[in-house]
Amino acid sequence: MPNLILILGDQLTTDISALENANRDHDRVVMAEVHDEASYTNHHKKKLVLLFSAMRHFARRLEAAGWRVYYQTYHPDNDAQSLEAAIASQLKEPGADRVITTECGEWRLHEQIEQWHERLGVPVEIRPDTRFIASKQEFAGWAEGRKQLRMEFFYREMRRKTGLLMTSDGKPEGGHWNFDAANRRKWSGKPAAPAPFRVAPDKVTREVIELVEEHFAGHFGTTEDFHFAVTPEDAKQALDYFIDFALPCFGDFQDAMSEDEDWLFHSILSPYINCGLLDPLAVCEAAAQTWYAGRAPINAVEGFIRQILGWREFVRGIYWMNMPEYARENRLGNTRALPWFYWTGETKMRCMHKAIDATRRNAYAHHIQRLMVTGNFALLAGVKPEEICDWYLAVYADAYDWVELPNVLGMVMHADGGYLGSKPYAASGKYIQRMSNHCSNCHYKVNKSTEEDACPFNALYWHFINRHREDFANNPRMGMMYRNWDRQKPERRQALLQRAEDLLARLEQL
Ligand code: FAD
Ligand code: DLZ
Repeated sequence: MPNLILILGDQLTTDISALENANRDHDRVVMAEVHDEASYTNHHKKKLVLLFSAMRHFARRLEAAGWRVYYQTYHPDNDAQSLEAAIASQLKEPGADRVITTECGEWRLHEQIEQWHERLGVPVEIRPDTRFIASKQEFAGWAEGRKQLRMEFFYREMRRKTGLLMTSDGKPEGGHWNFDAANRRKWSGKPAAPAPFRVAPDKVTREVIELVEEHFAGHFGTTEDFHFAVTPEDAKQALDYFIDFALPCFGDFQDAMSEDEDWLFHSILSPYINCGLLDPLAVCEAAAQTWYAGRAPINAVEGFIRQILGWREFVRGIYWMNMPEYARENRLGNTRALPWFYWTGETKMRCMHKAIDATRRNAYAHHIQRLMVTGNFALLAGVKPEEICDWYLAVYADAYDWVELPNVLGMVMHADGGYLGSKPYAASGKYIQRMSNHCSNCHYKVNKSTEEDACPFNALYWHFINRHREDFANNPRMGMMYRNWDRQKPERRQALLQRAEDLLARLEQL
């Protein structure tokens, strides 16, 4: 029975399960650039360029390998504006009476595809996405019966399962599971951070850039200086480059931020891992080999592997176990709108300006900028989870609901009541001062709290602590914050709360 094999824009690998046992002579691969996927959020222009160009390169590769491929390039007047419409039109062609696809990464589309067999009147086989190290069922099995889900314990299971950084007698290499205590150094400019790996846009990418400029002009960000890889070979070179030039310092400066460097020692591999150009397990294995070869220290290699084997797999498991209800959680009862400066970067808060401006230029900000700057501010200001989630889904080249939502709604906004993280990552300006050089260039003064030019993070932090006493006072990891708050003189507490109220009343002007 000939099949239509649908491959989505974030499934760009010949190892995708939809292609298993396929017949190149009879089956037809369908790939489509469609309005509905390109417009369900205000995708950064660079994300659109990355995906459309990588999709086009992948389709060509399949054709060159003898596959029959139907590929729809984007045009606003295309008949097929959705993936369903693209499949429906291909089913009208003779020679296919069944659809095969690999499960997609977002609940939104998953719900639609689940109904296709009824709506299209043909069998639709949805195969598991075997690119992940833990299947959805495996994660659910691990989670079952546990009062609290903690990444660290899941990560250890994944280390055991894969044997990554494990000794032959089942112990963690280096004697510990986790070397994070060594990973909190501030970066003062030395050693020099490597420039990001760059690929010059080829003809296909240049055409896509023109297309995006023409049809997605109103989307966030810029296509200028597009330098992402769009093929697996170039993505592999990006991995090699990271291993050679950044991995040795990844651990030490993992939490650092800088005025002068957008990327520091991060890998910038998430856009490739998430769309299929790189395999997550292969990336971890390459990092582990670097340690065995004595080319990077254990704190760097273990820390890096934990992000992929631990966090990435963990958030995906949480997402699929809890959707669709998870997306509606708002346990802290936030009601505030997202300030407009998240879209423009026009704010006098230097750290916020720098993180948002890098995001606008690069479709990238590293983890600590996302968590402790733009995320922390939204948490302290009490922004509605759905608004801040929409922002994160739009602005990063690596953003897909399955990974963005748990990170934002769970890790940053604590809107799931602590299901994903045991305590909120709320922090005052002191944290940003400790980990960056932003504060010395800021309009606001980090060592002030209540004055007109005081760092807004300071009073907002105490306002957050005060207004969520019922939520957190009994949390053992938050007890010290409440003792510190209660120890302050009543006049001081009043002044801090008043300053925070003033800030909250004019957030847009900050
Ligand atoms: P590195 O710092 O080099 O880390 C290596 C790899 O580990 C990353 O490429 C990524 O695959 C993985 N990783 C690290 N942290 C996480 C994490 N918390 N969750 C899942 N994977 C992780 N990551 C996304 O891929 N897509 C998102 O939409 C996304 N949204 C985020 C939103 C917020 C508020 C926060 C706090 C984090 C988010 N992350 C997201 C996780 C993380 O910030 C990015 O994966 C990372 O910054 C990507 O840059 P990098 O490749 O240089 O990562
Ligand atoms: C993100 C994205 C975009 C922008 N465009 C397309 C597209 O035109 N065609 C397609 O097949 N996939 C696209 N994608 C990726 C899908 O949105 C992605 O597969 C789902 O969000 C599930 O992760």
